[in-house]
Amino acid sequence: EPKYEDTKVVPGKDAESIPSFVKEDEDGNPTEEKVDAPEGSKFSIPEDFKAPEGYTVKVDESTGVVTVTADPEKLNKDTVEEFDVPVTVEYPDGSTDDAKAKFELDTDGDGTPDSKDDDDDGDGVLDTEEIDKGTNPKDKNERPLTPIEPGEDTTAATVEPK
Ligand SMILES: [Ca+2]
Ligand SMILES: [Ca+2]
Ligand SMILES: [Ca+2]
Repeated sequence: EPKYEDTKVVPGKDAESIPSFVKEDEDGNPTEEKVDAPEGSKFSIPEDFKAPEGYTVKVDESTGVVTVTADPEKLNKDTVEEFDVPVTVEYPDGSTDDAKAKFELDTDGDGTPDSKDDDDDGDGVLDTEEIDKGTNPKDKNERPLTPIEPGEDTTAATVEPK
């Protein structure tokens, strides 16, 4: 029985998920016993799987390691923050198994995935405020600015003479 751990994706870096295998009992239920994949097993991602916008997904045919990369240039408020990569394992005897590798985006790399982070890019401005003001919540170089209006006098205070 193949199994992948949840893996965090930090933009611009390869995130790798390595499969592990546990033995099945006679009824086909997974046990606690860890085993190696039978030699000659082949791993693949079904052809109908499409990586979400901004991500590159690949699997190593012989080791089963799934690698996900997020392109920092393509991240924005609409970016998918977590998804499963389906993997099919074909054993030397022709039988197959399916597994899923879950990946979670962590834009600022602080260990808290975007789905649970109030400030995805760690620029000090909350996601809600960035979305409200139209700046990118997944780009730390983009923050709302305080507007200065050229040609307009600014009244600091008004005092009534007595
Ligand atoms: Ca984070
Ligand atoms: Ca932010
Ligand atoms: Ca930002």
